[in-house]
Amino acid sequence: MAKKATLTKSQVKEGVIENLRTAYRKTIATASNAQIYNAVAMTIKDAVLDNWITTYDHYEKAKVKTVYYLSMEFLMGRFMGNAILNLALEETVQEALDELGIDVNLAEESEPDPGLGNGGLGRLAACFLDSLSTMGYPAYGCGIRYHYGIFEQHIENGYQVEKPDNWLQHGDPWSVRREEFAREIKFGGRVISVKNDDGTYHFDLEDYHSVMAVPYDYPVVGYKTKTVNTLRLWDAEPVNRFDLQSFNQGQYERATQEQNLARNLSSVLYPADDHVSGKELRLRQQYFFISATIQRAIEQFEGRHGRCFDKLSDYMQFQLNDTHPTLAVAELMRVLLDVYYLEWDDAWEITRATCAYTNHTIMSEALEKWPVEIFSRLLPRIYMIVEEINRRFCVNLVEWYGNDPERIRKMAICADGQVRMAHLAIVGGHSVNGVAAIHTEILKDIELRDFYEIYPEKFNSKTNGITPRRWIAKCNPGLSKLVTKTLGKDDWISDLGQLAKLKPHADDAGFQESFMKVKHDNKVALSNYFRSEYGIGVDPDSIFDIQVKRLHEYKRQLLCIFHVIDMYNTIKTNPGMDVRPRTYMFSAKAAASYHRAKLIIKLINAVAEVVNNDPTIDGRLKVLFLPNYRVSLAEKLVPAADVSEQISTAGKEASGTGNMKFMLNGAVTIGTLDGANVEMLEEVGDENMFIFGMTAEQVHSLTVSGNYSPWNLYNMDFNIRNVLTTLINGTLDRNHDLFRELYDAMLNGYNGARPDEYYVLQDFAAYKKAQEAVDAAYKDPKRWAKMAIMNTACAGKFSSDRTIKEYADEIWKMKPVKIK
Ligand code: 26Q
Repeated sequence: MAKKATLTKSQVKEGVIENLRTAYRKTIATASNAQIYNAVAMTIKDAVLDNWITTYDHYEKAKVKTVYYLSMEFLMGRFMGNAILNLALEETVQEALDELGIDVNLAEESEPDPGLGNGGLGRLAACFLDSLSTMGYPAYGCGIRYHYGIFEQHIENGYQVEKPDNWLQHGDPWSVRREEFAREIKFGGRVISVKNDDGTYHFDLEDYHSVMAVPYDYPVVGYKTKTVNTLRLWDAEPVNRFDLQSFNQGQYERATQEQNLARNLSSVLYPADDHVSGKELRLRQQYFFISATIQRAIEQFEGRHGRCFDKLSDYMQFQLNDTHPTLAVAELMRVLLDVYYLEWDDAWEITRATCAYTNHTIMSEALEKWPVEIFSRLLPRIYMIVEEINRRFCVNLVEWYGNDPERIRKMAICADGQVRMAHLAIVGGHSVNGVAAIHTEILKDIELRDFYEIYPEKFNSKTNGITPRRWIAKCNPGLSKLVTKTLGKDDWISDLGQLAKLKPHADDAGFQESFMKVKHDNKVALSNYFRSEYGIGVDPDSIFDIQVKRLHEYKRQLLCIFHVIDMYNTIKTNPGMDVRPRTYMFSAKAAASYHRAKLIIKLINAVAEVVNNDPTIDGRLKVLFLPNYRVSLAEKLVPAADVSEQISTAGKEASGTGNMKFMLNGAVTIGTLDGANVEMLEEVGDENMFIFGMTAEQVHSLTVSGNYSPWNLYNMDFNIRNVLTTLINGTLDRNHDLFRELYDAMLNGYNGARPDEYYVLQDFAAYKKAQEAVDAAYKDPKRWAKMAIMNTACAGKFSSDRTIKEYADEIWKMKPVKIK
């Protein structure tokens, strides 16, 4: 239901002028772009404040059940455009800024894009927050206010170079600092026992060091509703800023130590999402935001309900975004035991009913484990609690299975000198979910099989989704208008299943033309952006074939670039070949320490250099590597894509969410039967998707058999041989053996790894065939238009509104709350 705008045009104009005056002593004529952006942002935030306050007054009065989405990452993207859309203020703001002579686009483009996440997991958290507010579920997102987000990627001489991302440099107009909720977080020290009045004991710490956690609250505005939830990001500050005494007493050394500790804690996001290195600072970050969140949540509960902690899980749920927040299990135990003196068994029952865990990865390198030596030194009381949880769990295992040391070693929470966070999350919560159907099946059958055997009732599947607000309404206004015009109303934006009503139009020539016109306009807009941003021209009539995501071997950017090399070789030997011109676009950040991923970036750039400058190619192939992939760049690429590349080795991509964004915007997917691709195929049908390659089962058996021999493919397949030879024959780099490592990794295995671990060569022929089918389909404009329309029409399932409703109904047992 559309709600009256909370701001009028003249209020916007006055607000902007007044904010420029008071914050910067400037006028529009003299203000910088950043200052103008800030002034507009502050004006919009002001308009949100009343509903934000009303929402919390209502939550407090009605004592509503609340979900806490705990995550080390929230990849929010820019706030302003999204807030304007959700407040239904687009026209008002546009007109107001027009009249002030301010370019809205320029103002929006001046907003930094906060990169407080690595990729899928962080962006999922942001989509979930949007859906929670839109549907009216009381919710907090809780995380860390990193001062530096994921690095800014520059490409120099074809190589990735990392630069710091100082997103707070020009201020932070969306946050409210809530000093009144600051809490002390304790590290290190020794555990002591303290006698209670009734003769029992509880535990405490002495000789610890500590930092203050100070929350910054960001509004999460629901789409056309009054609900405004909160993203609460904790920042670290030295205790002595709050407690001048310790400083005055002359403890200078300790004071500076704690200052440094605080500075480091919320300084920077760990830019790795592939493998886990047991860095102490990462564990500190985890405990920092978890302890602050749990302390505050329990206080809020006590304020509303007193000490009736047996009802805790009826009023709050903690959803753990992967294992990174798993310390919540132990911290909640600590607070219940040491602060409120509950008995172990009671505290344990409450904790298990309150926590729930989402698994996002199948890759065993990414499973979080902490050396006992680090864990017990940094968090001595928490370690004690984890040990006790483990001891009791192992006692249960012996009851269930008899004395089976091998099983206990495999399943224990603490074993081989390590604390296994996934095991703690499974044992310490009431729900374990995967993020797509196939992913959950793999967890149950293989990865977490032992746990599924003892706790089958905990396991469930929640297929990921994306918010239609940012990922079509905001990023693709042309398509949104067409959909609204065709369906008669715009309520599909918060009820995405309605897109199915486009299906009857898929064959309609007039609708096809309008749909493809929107796509073409978006391609022209993207080409213009490339020209102004990078000074490169691309042909908007070529096929826009896009692979954007983190750089990982399992995601197989190599497969795509090998195919480009193959096309290049083929055109070189058949210069008259008739293919539709294609523009391949890649964008991907590699973890700074992931050598192989960085080499693949260099390879893509080397191929681009050769292909784009070869006159025999004559525009039939173009390769772009777009630097610094981020949310705001995705918003420009997704609406302009014809072909979406989702080609991970089957069984490796838990879900994927980029795949859904492209589908929603009318791109056709070429992909493997992996992650959510499987469910996209169910929705759209195989006539509208190009599926190729091995299934997850085939990958698994081939791996287990040990029979994979890439040399056989090399010997039998001329194209593969030619591609591999191109890596080492000087075509791509004149003087060096730059890419020999990739050649060796494919054929022989490099540094002890299996050859071609991700089956790039095994799937190559099937991929090539699928790409030929893409080419043939594109040559038939009516067929292509129908496919594109069907992709949009069948994307309804992949709204994060659907996902969140499933979490609320099945895991959190929560109902939406209407704010009046
Ligand atoms: C852990 C410990 C130390 C340092 C870093 C990390 C770390 C950080 C981020 C480990 C993993 C991640 C991110 C994982 C991730 O993004 N997974 C993706 O989650 C998406 C949302 O569910 C899925 O769609 C993707 O398939 C999955 O790869």
